[in-house]
Amino acid sequence: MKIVLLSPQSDRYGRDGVFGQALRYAPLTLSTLASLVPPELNAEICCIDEWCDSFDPHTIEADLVGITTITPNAPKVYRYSQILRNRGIVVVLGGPHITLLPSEAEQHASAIVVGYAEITWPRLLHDFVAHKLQKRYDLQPLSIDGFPRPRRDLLNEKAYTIMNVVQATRGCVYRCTFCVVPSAWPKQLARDPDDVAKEVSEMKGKTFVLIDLSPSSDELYFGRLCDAFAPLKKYWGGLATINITDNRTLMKKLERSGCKGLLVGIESRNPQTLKTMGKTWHKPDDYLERIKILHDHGIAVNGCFVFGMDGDDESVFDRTLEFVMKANIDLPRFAIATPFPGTPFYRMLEKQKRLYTRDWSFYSGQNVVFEPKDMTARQLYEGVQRIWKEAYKPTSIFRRVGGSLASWNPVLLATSVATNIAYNYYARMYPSFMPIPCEFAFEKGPQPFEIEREAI
Ligand code: B12
Ligand code: SF4
Repeated sequence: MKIVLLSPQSDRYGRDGVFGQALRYAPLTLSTLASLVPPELNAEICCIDEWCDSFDPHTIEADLVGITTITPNAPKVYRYSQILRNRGIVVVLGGPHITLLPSEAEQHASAIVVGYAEITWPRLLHDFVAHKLQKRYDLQPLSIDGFPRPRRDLLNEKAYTIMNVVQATRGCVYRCTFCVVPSAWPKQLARDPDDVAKEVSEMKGKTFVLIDLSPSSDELYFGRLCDAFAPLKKYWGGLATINITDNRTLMKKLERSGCKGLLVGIESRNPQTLKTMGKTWHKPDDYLERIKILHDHGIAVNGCFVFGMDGDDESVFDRTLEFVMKANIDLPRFAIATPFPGTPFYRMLEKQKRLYTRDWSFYSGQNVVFEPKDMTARQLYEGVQRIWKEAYKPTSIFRRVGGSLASWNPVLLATSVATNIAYNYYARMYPSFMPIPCEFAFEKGPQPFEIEREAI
């Protein structure tokens, strides 16, 4: 039996840009699914990440194709699925978008897997072999401990800057209204920290990425994880919520663990916007101090901001830029608020009839897909382009990186300069990555449609 596991490239987010090759780390989805294929099936497994591998649904040979689906890729996934099923190949869909909108997905697949697949995917494969494939599988694992290591050996190693990617936790305890995580995966699951550290110790090289979205939300667990990383004497980057700086003991453990960079969702400095987001635990007045604490511990900050939620008017761009420069954010990133289906934010906009389109390929974080309240769609789209350009012009890079205490470490300084140069290219090319700046937004106005309510 031949199984092909596919992660498709989205229609509108090209692989020609800097992120096509330069800054990619190997995602865990395909390698995890490959590791869960029961050995007794003796299956030949092929992983295809369309960011770096070619894929033609008209010629690919397989008995079963499993496709991972995030929202902006969904239209393409459904097209691929149609072509493959027309050729008699069984297509199984899974991933965040399928979990958020299972009844839409069911129409485009031989079978779907809702939620985490640790229990259901092996069961589905046994059913397939026994000619008993069901249409939908959604039994959630109660733990993510004790599963085989991801099959990283099946990925195209040369295509990624970093192969050492590991996951310790899934889900998040917070409930931000725009985020898919609480809607798709409401329960937080965590692996044994010692086993995570063992997995890292088995990896070649001195660096790794921890892709967990919110590992620090359970401070006790995160402290144990940092303690387990410390003796490995490796360097790592990951994600954390900004309130991690409240806990000085944890900050010390974090520093000792080898953490050198964190992606932090700062999102906004506007209290009204933070309220719309459900991030009332963010205290914008403390942001400067918190970023300084991270820098003082030798941690570079990849600060993410979201624009266009209710409460954001046109002045938000200048105010955010001023803050980014003052805080010396090592690597700022700017996104347009995106109401992913299944989230409270989506439901609010749907109820208020403010959605422009349900062409999911526009739902990438770089397009305006709903009518903003306190500025026009064009102001939002152009404001985000402008802030990318301003924050990444050479003088801004020099000021930010030069002013960050994290840059005192020569390796971090080199990494920071290199990534800033890559983002400078991205900022300059931004409009060409989005050749159609959501024509719906600027010309048609909100669209009169209702989406079927999903039972989530
Ligand atoms: C690594 C990562 C990336 C990487 C690689 C993405 C990729 N396509 O492979 C990079 C940095 C490139 C990236 C980019 C983007 N990402 Co991203 N990314 C992640 C992240 C942090 C981890 C993914 C991962 O490796 N998880 C570990 C594996 C083991 O878990 P998993 O993927 O969920 O898979 C499990 C189940 O879902 C299921 N499953 C998944 N697929 C399938 C398929 C089959 C057949 C089956 C049976 C089961 C199954 O089984 C697995 C085991 O249980 C997730 C957040 C998260 N924690 O999931 C966001 C996430 C997937 N990304 C997201 C987004 C929005 C994006 C971007 C659009 C962001 C942007 N504006 O640029 C781009 C789109 C890029 C693209 N076109 O692919 C969203 C998706 C939202 C949605 N509604 O779909 C997420 C959920 C983050 C979030 N909080 O919003 N991303
Ligand atoms: S945005 Fe971050 S903190 Fe909020 S729910 Fe999502 S993962 Fe958790």
